[in-house]
Amino acid sequence: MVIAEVPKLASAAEYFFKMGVEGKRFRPTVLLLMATALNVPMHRSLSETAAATDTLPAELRSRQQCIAEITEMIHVASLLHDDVLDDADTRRGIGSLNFVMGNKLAVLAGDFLLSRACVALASLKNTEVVSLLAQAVEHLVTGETMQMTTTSDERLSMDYYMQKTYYKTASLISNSSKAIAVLAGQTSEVSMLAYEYGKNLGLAYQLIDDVLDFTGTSTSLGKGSLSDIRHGIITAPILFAMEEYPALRTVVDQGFDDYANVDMALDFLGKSQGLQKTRELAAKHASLASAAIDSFPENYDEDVQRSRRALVELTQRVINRTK
Ligand code: GRG
Repeated sequence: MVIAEVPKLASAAEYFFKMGVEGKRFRPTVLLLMATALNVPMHRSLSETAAATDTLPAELRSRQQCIAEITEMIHVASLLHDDVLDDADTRRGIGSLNFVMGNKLAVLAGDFLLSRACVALASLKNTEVVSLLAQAVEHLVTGETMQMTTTSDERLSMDYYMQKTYYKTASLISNSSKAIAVLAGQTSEVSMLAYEYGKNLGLAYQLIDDVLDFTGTSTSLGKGSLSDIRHGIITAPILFAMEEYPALRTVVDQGFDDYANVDMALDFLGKSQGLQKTRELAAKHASLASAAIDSFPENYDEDVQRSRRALVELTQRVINRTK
């Protein structure tokens, strides 16, 4: 799906799909588990499934797999464009595409992946699914723009931060999870539960990412890459710390071009409950995600149950991860 005609574009578009630099593939993993968690098993009611979805089970599975592929292509396209905007030089432990092949090819490779994703999406001939994924792309762009253009009040607002986090991180996985349910012919209630799972898992994931930016793999402060704060991006730990120490606001307002301000913010963060409260908020979203799975219609098929257990377990992995 990502092979282009022109050699330069081909190597650019394939860059992050090569072995070793393919990333965690977290989104497609969740989506394939969601597909199994929601599908009526073949041997139980083949005719009912076919009637409900107008699709034979094997064909349904391959259409859902297509959603997983499309989602990963959209994700990688957004990473390529993000690295151009941030002028990043590394990604997934290697040179970022903009660094290796230049901004122009990186932008074009992102556009190419996005257009291949559109072609694949159109081939599914389901307008609701097209809308869901198109909405997710719009949200990625909106979230990135929100982050880039904050006023000083927005920068200090937890609501603004959560909205931006939904757009940048949670929308793609929530809307694509819902698309999996829609393709399976599930009711709007069940499709909404799939959406709620993705949304809360995505929010928990990003909240922990924001903690790890300060702590890295250890639990001690300052061991992370500190990339957000160095770029002037204010995340949940600092926002919570500011509630306890309003004086931190002055430091944040001054910005972080001066490294002494980063140190000062870290001092405030260290004596505050900021990291702990962020972890707690992540845990709350993880348990909401888990509750959505538990509300799926009862099903005793072994594969369905195993996939549901895996989705629940993932919520715990997301909040307990150290990298
Ligand atoms: C071209 C669709 C498109 C969007 C352009 C630049 C932009 C608008 C949006 C940026 C969106 C962005 C980079 C959000 C961050 C999402 C995120 C949590 C990335 C990290 O995901 P992981 O940890 O990474 O799953 P791997 O490398 O494992 O895939």
